[in-house]
Formats: sequence, C-alpha cells, structure tokens
Amino acid sequence: MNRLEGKTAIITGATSGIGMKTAELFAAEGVNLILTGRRKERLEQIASTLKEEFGVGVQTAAFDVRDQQACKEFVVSLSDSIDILVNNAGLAKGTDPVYSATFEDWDVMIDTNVKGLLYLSRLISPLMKKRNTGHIINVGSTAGHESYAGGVVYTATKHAVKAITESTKKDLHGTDIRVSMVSPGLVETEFSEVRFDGDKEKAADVYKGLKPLVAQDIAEIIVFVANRPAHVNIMDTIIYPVSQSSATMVHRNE
Ligand code: NDP
Ligand code: 8X3
Repeated sequence: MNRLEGKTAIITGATSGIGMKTAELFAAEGVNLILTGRRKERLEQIASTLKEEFGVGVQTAAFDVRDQQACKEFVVSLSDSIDILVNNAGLAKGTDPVYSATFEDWDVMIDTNVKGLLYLSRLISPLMKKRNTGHIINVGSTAGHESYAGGVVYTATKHAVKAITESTKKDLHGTDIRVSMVSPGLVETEFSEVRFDGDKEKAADVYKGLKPLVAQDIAEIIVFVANRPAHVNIMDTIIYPVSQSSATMVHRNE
C-alpha cells in the first residue's frame, strides 16, 4: 500500500549514493521532493530527471549543512509543509588512528554528521510539531553500533546519530511524529572515494572480493520505514551485505 503519495520529503545529501537513490524511489511513490547537497549542478540535473520521469514536484537547495545560517535560510525559504526529513548527508574522512589523524578531518565529520544533522532536526521538528505529524529518518551506520580501529571519529559521529535519534524520539514523545534510523554496513557509493580523498584504487579495495550493498538496498529500506502505517515507528534497521558480519569481519573471495 502506498501511503506516501502526495507527501513532501526533504533529503539531505541527495547528489549521490543513498540520498540520490532514495529521491528516485520516493519520486516513484509520488512523493514531492526537496533535494539538498552542495553540488548545485548535480541537484538540478537530478531534479529535472525525476520531474520528467515521475511527474512529481522537485525543488533543490544547494548549501552546506555545516553552515548553520544557510540551514536557517533554507528552512525559512520552504513554502510546503514537510512530511519527511531524511537526514542523510554525511561522510567519513580518513582511517588514521587517534594519535595521528588530522584535526581538519575530525572537524569535517563532526560538523557534517552530527551538527548538520542536528541543525536540520532543530529547524524542521518545530514545523512538524505544529502540525503534529511528520517523520524524521536519520541515516546512521553499523559504525553507530560498533567502533573500529581507524574510525575513532567517524564511529563516534554515528554513535552520536544513534543517541540523537533516540533522544529525538523521546523529546517528541506524545506527538504523532515518527523518528527512525537506518544503519547500513558496507554500501558501494562515493563514500569511500570521499573517505580516501578521491583515491579510486583505495576506494575500490574496500569492496574488493565481496558483493557490497548498493544504494538501492538502503533506499528501499528508507522507503519501507517511511511507508509504514502512521502508528508504526521503526526505530532502527541494521543492514549488512551477507559477506559482512561486523566492521572487521568481511569475507572476501580471493
Ligand atoms: P556519498 O558520498 O555517495 O553521498 C554523500 C552525500 O552527502 C552527498 O550527496 C554529499 O553531497 C552529501 N554531503 C556531504 N557533506 C555535505 C555537506 N557538508 N553539506 C551538504 N551535503 C553534504 O555517500 P553515501 O550515499 O554512502 O552516504 C550517505 C550517508 O550514508 C552518510 O551519512 C554515510 O555516513 C552513511 N553511510 C554510508 C555507508 C557506506 O558504506 N556507503 C554505510 C553506512 C552509512 P555534496 O557532496 O554534493 O554536498
Ligand atoms: C560506513 C560503513 O564500515 O565504513 O558507515 O564504517 S563503515
């Protein structure tokens, strides 16, 4: 049953990977979209494709979620009521240990994955509260359930997303607003290229010898979570590829 038709969703980080695929699957369900990310041209291209293919409304807003003022201006500019906020924008930078990682990488991850997600939640949740309806879906990670060497700050940010999701649910206790999290393992997107500063070979090695998840696998879960009956609040879903059993247990064919 499609309960999503005619709803309006904001997706952060819709220029690639999980966010872009979620936009497509929502559009196929008749959801009107507000797509965000920093790469303006990509956003415009994606919007025009989705409008043409699915006949839904698609607006775009290019801004950096780390910029609190830009987040505020974005929310003030909204003309439609927001039914769904998918807090997906995020990234990892590097795999260096605590004793040699760069402060810059830490700032980027904390400012994007934690503060950016918080800014949007802080700004959109009052609008949902006023209407007593809405759904905030945060993209966490298996790294929010388990820490690993080389992920001191990335795993910390995703543990924070888990805490934020749970506290947000509790802050909105007694309202009809739903709060969920989706926690993927290894998904082949631009994620590893970003993590390794554009080093394609290093990025490809992450998925070598296994069949990783793809963006579609996670987008389908996000749509499923959003499409439950109004009284059903899925708190979290953990999704691994079958060849992964933990952050470090990854079975690879030689
Ligand atoms: P991608 O790199 O393909 O997509 C990341 C998206 O986030 C892009 O659209 C990017 O847009 C956006 N983004 C990054 N930084 C900012 C910023 N400062 N302001 C606005 N937008 C930003 O990776 P994924 O699709 O894999 O990642 C999506 C989410 O999924 C992230 O939160 C990631 O942590 C999480 N995740 C990914 C996993 C994986 O293995 N791939 C596993 C578990 C979780 P732009 O560059 O245009 O700004
Ligand atoms: C991304 C998955 O294992 O690279 O969140 O941390 S992992």
